[in-house]
Amino acid sequence: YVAKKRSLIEDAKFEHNVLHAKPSLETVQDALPECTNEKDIESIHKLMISLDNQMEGIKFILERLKYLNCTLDHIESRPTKKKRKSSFELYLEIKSTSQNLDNLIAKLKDSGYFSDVVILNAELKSSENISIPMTIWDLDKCNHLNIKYEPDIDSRHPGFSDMDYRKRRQEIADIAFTFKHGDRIPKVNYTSDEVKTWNLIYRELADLYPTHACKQHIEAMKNLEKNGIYSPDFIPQLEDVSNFLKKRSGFQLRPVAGLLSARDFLASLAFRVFQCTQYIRHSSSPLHSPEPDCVHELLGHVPLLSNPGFAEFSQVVGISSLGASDEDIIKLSTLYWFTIEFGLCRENNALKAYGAGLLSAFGELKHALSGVPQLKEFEPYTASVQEYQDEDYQPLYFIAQSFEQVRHQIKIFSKTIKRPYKLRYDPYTQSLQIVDNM
Ligand code: HBI
Ligand code: NLE
Ligand code: FE
Repeated sequence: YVAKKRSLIEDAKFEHNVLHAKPSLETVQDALPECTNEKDIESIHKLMISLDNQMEGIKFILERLKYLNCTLDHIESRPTKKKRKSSFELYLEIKSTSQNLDNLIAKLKDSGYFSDVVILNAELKSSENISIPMTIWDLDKCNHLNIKYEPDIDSRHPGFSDMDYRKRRQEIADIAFTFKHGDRIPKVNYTSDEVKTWNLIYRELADLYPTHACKQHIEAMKNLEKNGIYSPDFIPQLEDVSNFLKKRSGFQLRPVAGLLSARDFLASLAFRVFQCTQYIRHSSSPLHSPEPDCVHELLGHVPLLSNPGFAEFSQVVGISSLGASDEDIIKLSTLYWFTIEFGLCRENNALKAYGAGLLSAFGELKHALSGVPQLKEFEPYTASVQEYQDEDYQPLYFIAQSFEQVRHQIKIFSKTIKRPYKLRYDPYTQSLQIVDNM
């Protein structure tokens, strides 16, 4: 009975309340930067407005739109169904900056003509006018590869002169290019040479983990092995790993053809999607690869992504990247580099690795804890502007007090990132919603 009496617009509010009631959202919500507007961006806003006097109301709206330089793209009106508090509903699509929109909404609310003004949706653009994914399906459009270190173009790549390797890479890349969210990830029939490379790296790393890896990584590897997902004897199929992750932390994998742009890579984390390469490094360089490969993703990243706390942290980094300027994307990816990729942490007075780039490269893992490289205490403002190279072992690592500490520091840091809107993630629809000031 109560539900029947709610208007369409109140339904929308009701949904907001439901969202507020879910405790799991609070933590993600905490990390979201407030709306700020240094470079204001024009975008499409969808409004639903309830009113009694249609003629006066429309006239008022049109005057305000003109005054604020907003463009009206679409307008529809309909009589409200019986027994509602106002007689008409208007649906508007307008193009404006978010500052002008705020101004418009305030004026509409103050006017007294309208019993309700609701922003239904908006198409988000970053300050560089790049579309921002708003749902997990939008990730199908986020596949901008950084062309670097590829065997076809880089003569330093160990596979450059190996035509068979280059052909194999192309075959596997095609899986990623045709993949759409919701598809099963196609299996790759790995060759015995590929499995041999995997086996060698796996055994070398397994010897080092007890003394070099953080306890969360060791724990997660045990679980993966216990469940038959990981073994030195075969290269795990991404579909199986993805299903395992979904159960553990709600993360999932999608195949990617190579090094993805930082913007697209980080955006996918916002939806708990990890972009995962499916090919394996060239057999001539098992110790270290400058580019990501399935060894790096599966042995470096996946174990920690199965840890719920770490998964949440990764999503926070992802959400704070949405709509950020190019400059802030660079800062965030630098932070990502010195934490998720190459972070060290303290554990009972010992130093351990939690960074995926270390946990997947036995050459660099030994180097990182050998006492040779420079070590600094982790602090996000310093780490986010620290220069680095991505070709060889790092000369400098940052030490975190703990995962929890890094997570907390990065949440605070992410609030300093300027974005056009405040966003809220809805795990039920796997989409982001723009939070207005209702
Ligand atoms: N692309 N495929 C892929 N895998 C990664 O691990 C990866 C990436 N692009 C960027 C990136 N990692 C990070 O180092 C940051 O630049 C975000
Ligand atoms: N150097 C890492 C490895 O060899 O596994 C890959 C790093 C990717 C950023
Ligand atoms: Fe990585």
